Amino acid sequence: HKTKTKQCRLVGVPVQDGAGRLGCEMGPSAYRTAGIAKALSDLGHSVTDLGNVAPLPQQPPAHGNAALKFLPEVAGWTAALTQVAYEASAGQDAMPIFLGGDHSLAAGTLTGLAQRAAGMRRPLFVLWLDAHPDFHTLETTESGNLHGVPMAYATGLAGFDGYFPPPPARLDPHNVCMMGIRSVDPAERRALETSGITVHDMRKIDEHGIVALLRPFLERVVEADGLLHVSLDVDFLDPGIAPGVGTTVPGGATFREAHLIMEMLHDTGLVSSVDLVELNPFLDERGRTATLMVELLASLMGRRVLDYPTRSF
Ligand code: HAR
Ligand code: MN
Ligand code: MN
Ligand code: MN
Repeated sequence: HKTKTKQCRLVGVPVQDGAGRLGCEMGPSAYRTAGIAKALSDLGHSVTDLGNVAPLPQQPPAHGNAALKFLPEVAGWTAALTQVAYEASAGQDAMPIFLGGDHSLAAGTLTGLAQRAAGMRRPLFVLWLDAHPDFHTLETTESGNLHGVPMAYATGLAGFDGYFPPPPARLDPHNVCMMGIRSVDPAERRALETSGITVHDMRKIDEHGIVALLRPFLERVVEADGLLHVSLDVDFLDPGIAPGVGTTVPGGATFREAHLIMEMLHDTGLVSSVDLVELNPFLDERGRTATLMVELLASLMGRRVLDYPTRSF
């Protein structure tokens, strides 16, 4: 077995304005300290660190939802990241890896990657690994924390016009699969019901296991020769193994479930970009969460315990 060599491009995204607390700004540094570049180059990949992104100035008008926090700032990150995600995904075997930063960064990465996929005439699929669907609109969010809205923005729910940058392309909700979901607000639940998004909550994982849920989605990606983006939120994992996050939710994915997902993803050969989001190094314990996220990425990028033959889908 031989892993296909990818052009890994590390993109630091030190955004924390979308989270309800400080600390995610240190995420990119923690991943670099945890040895993310070496973990990838040890697997034979080419690795370029593009440094950190800076937000663009944006001046949206005041919004009727007074709870919204840092709307101009998050709009500014989104404007910058749409462009960066489009550029960093150019070329054969491109593999941008976005080092968050809170999950508001996905507003930019998903739309920039959707633009790239449209230009390549390939469908973009997204595996969303998170305790939360992040499916609020600017109207429905009650916390006002904008890490709770990126999936709604990227899939084209109403109400972002004039406040967030106009997206260059949209993500088809039918091509989104969410796993690990276990904290959903009422407005999100209603919006998800009619969205077309596939939602596998923790109960489904408990009842059916990872393989039975993930394989049908991956088969669709393979059949469509899609591009596959993986958005991995630290809080997908159980807080017992991943304490370095501001929004811990009990009952998360185990070490073994998470690694199995990464290994199955690698087997498809179709993962073309990754977000690593919500790491808060200020809340971590001696770097263990940063290190675990790097190890999961390594499994996704071809690290294996034994030399199994690649499973064909
Ligand atoms: N739904 C809640 C809110 O909107 C919690 C959102 C938390 N999101 C993240 N990323 N931590 O998934 O406030
Ligand atoms: Mn999230
Ligand atoms: Mn989350
Ligand atoms: Mn569709």
